[in-house]
Amino acid sequence: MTRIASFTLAALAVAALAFAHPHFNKTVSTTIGEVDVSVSYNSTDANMERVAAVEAGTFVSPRGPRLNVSADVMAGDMTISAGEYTIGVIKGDDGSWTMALHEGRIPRGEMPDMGKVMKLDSRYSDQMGTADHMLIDITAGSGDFAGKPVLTIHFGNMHLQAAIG
Ligand SMILES: [Cu+2]
Repeated sequence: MTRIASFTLAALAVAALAFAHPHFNKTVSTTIGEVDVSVSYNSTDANMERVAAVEAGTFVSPRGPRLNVSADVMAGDMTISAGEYTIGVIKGDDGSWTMALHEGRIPRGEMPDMGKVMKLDSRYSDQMGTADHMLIDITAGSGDFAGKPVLTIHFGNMHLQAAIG
């Protein structure tokens, strides 16, 4: 290999490192009342081109974040039964978003079964800053959910809170 060729390869390798982001498999777990609640997800890129292409009414779930609850837990005036769910969002006709849960996992390559999707009592904002990589948390709510525990998703400029517990 000539010196110039190896220099070019080294420069390419450096460029690739500069553009690759580390993505993490994360778990957030806590207890709400007597119920163990945990979320597992991948801190994937907030790809806003994909977001723009989503059709209203479809359930989308970047890398299939999972929610596990050890017992039935209230979510606003609904109940999330003990079990495992896939966390996702549904785009509204007005461009806002609603957080939703799909029972169990969605098998790879399969479409979500809308009969297994439950919309959560959630609030959407595009005024909460930007998360370049998806962030999901269980934390204290704000606005309508002030003083209550919420499940949050921050993805690009999309910020959703859903009542839980
Ligand atoms: Cu990234």
